[in-house]
Amino acid sequence: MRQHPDKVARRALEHRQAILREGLSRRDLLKMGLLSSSGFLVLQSGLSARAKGSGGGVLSPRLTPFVEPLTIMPVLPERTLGELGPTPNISPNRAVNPATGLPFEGRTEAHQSRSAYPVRKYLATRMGANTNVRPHPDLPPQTFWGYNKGGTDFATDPAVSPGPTIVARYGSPVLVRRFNDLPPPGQNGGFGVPEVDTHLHNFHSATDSDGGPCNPVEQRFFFRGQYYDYFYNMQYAGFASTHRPAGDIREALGTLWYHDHRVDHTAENVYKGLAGMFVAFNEFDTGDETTGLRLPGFPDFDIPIMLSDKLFDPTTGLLYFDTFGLDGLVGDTFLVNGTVQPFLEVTKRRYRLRICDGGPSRFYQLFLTNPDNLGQSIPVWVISSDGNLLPRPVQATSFRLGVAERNDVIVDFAKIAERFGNPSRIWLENRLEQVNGRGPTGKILPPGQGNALIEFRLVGSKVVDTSFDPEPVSFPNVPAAPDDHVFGPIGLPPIDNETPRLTRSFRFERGNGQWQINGQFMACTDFRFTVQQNTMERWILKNNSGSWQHPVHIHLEEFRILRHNGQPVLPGSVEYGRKDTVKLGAGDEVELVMRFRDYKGAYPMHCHNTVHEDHAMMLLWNVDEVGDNKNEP
Ligand SMILES: [Cu+2]
Repeated sequence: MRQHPDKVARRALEHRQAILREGLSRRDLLKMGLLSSSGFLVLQSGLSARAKGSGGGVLSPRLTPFVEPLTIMPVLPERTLGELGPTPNISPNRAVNPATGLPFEGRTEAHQSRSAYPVRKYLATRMGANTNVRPHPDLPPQTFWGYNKGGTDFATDPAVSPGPTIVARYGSPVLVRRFNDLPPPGQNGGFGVPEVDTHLHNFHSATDSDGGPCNPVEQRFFFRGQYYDYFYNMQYAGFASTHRPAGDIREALGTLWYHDHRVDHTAENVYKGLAGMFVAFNEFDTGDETTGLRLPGFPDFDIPIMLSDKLFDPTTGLLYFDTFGLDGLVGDTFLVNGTVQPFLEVTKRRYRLRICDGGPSRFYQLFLTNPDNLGQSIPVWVISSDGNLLPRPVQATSFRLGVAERNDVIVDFAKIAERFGNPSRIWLENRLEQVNGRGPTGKILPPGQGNALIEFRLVGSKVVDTSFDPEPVSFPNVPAAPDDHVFGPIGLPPIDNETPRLTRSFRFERGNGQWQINGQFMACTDFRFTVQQNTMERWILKNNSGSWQHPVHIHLEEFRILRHNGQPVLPGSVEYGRKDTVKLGAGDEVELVMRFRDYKGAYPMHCHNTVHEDHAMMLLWNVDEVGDNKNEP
């Protein structure tokens, strides 16, 4: 393991670690005047720009790439009702557990739609610490937090990160019992709070199971020794309002992810490992490439991929989180499904890659690079955006993801072999320069000089492939039009048959060295505004924070972006579709419309740079029978 001789950075790190040992929080430091308004430790004033980087000057050990294979996360196995423990009822189990003095279940609300949609699939998982994680063979065994497959013994069923992939089908309601078996706060190794809440991003969930950050009345996160039953009715949005009783197939979601959402501590908890993928199939997007839309078959050729960038302490080789940075954390070590720069052997056929930016703060511009012929420009076909199939696939040589965004892409290794000189390896490469939590610089690095995330190793000769070929129907090979429906009957629900009830405007801005929406910090104690259920609203999101960038996520329903910086979003763009997160670039203004169906209660909107979110660029709004008319809430 090589070390970088950077004494200044080293000293900064030691200062931070000393403060961590003292048990001081960021709030304590702000009060004591030890944390500047820009979020830097005053102790470090005078450090070089490099040392002031996003990770407090940490430069991770250099690690040889492509040493280990890509981990394919296991599917979370179905459980019998009896295996779960106490029967999961619609009402929460608030009986007190004598062992903890707390209610057995952390949930305080009844499941909203469960009486109409009885559970057909039970799942269980336990959150815990895994002390034997090796993201790379040259890093020491170390602790990550993760989720197990629901077994009661971590020795035989360890918590892994990313957690097991949850596979669900529309029409088959799912209940997931999540146990908090994390270690006590004093055993967190410096960061991570063992109070958790799991958001299924961006499933159309009732408030009781959305996994939101907090609430003025109801309990959202839960404690060590408790469990929480999350209920997903697996119905399309509109099931209780516009499209009774099962919803509108055009609202189908495919690639989701789940992650911790503990208010004020989401960044460290997700960074420590509390995240996983969730795949939803339906009668058209079936997971079987011989049926329906014939997309590449799950799980052999349909692969969830979670990207995350990390810092490792250069001396100890242990995962490092900068508790004091408020700007965002940009790692210099790239993990894919929990492994540093893995390789994957692929056959010469089509694959569906479900790529998720797991954060905490990095944006990616992803390319396929032939490291042995850097001049080649290799296409992929983007078929979905944030889990929503696009009205027409988009052929692209690169695509950009902000934190929490997903793109499903088809990579055709048979065509790559035929057209690009039968390469033996292809990299998935991030070529977007980003040096701090501010956001990408905008510079696209030359091929081969970015971050190689996965090395695909092409093996064997071309194989029979009867899966759907997007190329002949892709934009720009075929012009795109508003009524495109390539994956019909899944397509875009109309938005011009409904008039927005009102327009609300939101400024995303800096304030007192932290992050605000319309001049206010996140508060768990109140709702900033109330939306009228079963209406549509127009929201204007304005980035008022100079060159800082914010991937903004809105819970509950998908939205449609009408204009980005005044320009209409047109067919052929990957933003011309349903979205749950939008990149608010430097100075950007986004106009979107969104519906609020089926559920009542509190949901958040927040920046998904999770460090910005924790400090405190988030707000809560409420859905009720009568809405208010606050235009700048
Ligand atoms: Cu932000």
